[in-house]
Amino acid sequence: LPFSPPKTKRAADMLAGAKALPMLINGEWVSAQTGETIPVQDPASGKEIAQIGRGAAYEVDAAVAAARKALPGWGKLTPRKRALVLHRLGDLIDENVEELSELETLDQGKPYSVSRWAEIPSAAKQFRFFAGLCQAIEGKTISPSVEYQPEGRDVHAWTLREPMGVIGAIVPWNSPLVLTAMKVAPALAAGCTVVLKPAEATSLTALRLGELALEAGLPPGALNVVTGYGHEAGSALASHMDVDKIAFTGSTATGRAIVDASKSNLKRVSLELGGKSPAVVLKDADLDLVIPGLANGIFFNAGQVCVANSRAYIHKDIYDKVIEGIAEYGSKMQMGHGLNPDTVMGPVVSRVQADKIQSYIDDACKAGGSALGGGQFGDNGTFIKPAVVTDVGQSSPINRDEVFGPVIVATPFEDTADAIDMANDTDFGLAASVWTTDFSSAHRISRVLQAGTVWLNAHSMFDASLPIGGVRQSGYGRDSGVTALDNYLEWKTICAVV
Ligand code: TXE
Repeated sequence: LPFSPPKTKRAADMLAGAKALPMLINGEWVSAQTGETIPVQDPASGKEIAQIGRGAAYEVDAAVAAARKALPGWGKLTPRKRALVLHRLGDLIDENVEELSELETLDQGKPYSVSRWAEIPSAAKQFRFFAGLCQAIEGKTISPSVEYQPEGRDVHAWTLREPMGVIGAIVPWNSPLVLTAMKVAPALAAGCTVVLKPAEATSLTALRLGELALEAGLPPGALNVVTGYGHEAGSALASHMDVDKIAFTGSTATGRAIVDASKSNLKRVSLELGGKSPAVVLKDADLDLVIPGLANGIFFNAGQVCVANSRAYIHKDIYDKVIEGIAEYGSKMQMGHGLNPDTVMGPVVSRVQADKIQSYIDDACKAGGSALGGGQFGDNGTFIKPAVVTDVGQSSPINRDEVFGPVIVATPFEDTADAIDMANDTDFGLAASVWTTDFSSAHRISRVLQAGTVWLNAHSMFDASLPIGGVRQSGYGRDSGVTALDNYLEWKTICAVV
């Protein structure tokens, strides 16, 4: 596949020869105790570009001990000093944006333009947003009605917000650095210390973030990066007796395993899990917004977006026009290696994911459905052409499971109430969108859709200030926004006789 060679030395080195990358524990760069490594591939070509350490329980123990040791120092720094470090880290991400973007693209497959202009800058914005909140962490004062109190004395009470402690952050491979920043930035802002376990397929930018964090002045041990497999390093972190909280983004199945493992010490857990997000398109929708909006909402990042609009319920009068428009939009998207400047859609992250996505399309067609587009190709079999799937029932696996690829299932409706019922007929509840020019309908439907976020005449709009997370089996807790700090703070009540 054609591509332009990387411009930054680090990314060029990866292509020149796969290097073994150590992990970060207590401010030191170390290999796994066993010496074992995990190969890392460029998903577009299948070429090995690096090896990461195969960390497991031993490395997790060391990293948790380092995070525990660093906790009092970091947690007791004045909020302003914590803010300065986080601002500096945001600056360093921006200063290294080209290198981080090339690493992300080589590691994950996404187009360079997406890394460079959307995801890496968004990671920097997370650090800046939460740096700004360090000095805004506040408790409350309370006037309790205490029954028994010494004669002639008053009772005065207040609450403090305290860091939750040592945080295990376990993140996935679809948008590696920005999803990492969505956990690490609020955790550090709250005064917590972190053991980060990036996805085994995409650890390069997490390791670079560890270097930049030290350069920004974060004390050793405040951020540790342990690379490794989920069933080894991830599960050791989730069941660890000295971890106070796990912040996780990933699949619903792994989220459930983490909740089970967390019972060891009843650690807190927040979960941002899968989705099967619906778009409801009313008859009066503005098609100039709908067609590019739905196409980008499902095809961006090759559909590997937790909130992607993988289901569309479209009024029957505009159904044909909308599905043809989305299919045409998809067919014009230039596919290729993420480092080719013309590429707007890269491969999916691995052959396993690509096979899974294509088999959903094939099975839907075997069961009587039709696909506009679709098809797997590429040196490594990791490219999937954008697809619009039609004529499948509500209970079809492609309409129920998170496919996590560039595949949208479209279903026509006549009555809006039916569309709402079908939209809510899912185990998930991460996001939804409503497309209409009628203000009242937009508001009314947004209230009844069961989802953590509802966009109106848009889909997949993010900002560090907008809380994101799900209801039902899409998880609990919210990343981004002021309320994300709640994931990393405890309440302490102080009640005094005065
Ligand atoms: O995810 P996992 P997988 C969905 C998407 C995708 C499917 C499978 O549908 O097709 O999940 O992807 C770590 N204890 N999403 O299997 O397993 C793992 O190492 C602790 C949606 O790759 O959830 C990685 O760091 N940790 C999602 C992280 O969990 C464990 C994004 C995510 O991997 C673990 C990704 C364990 N037992 C996938 N097992 C979204 N919401 O955006 C694995 N991990």
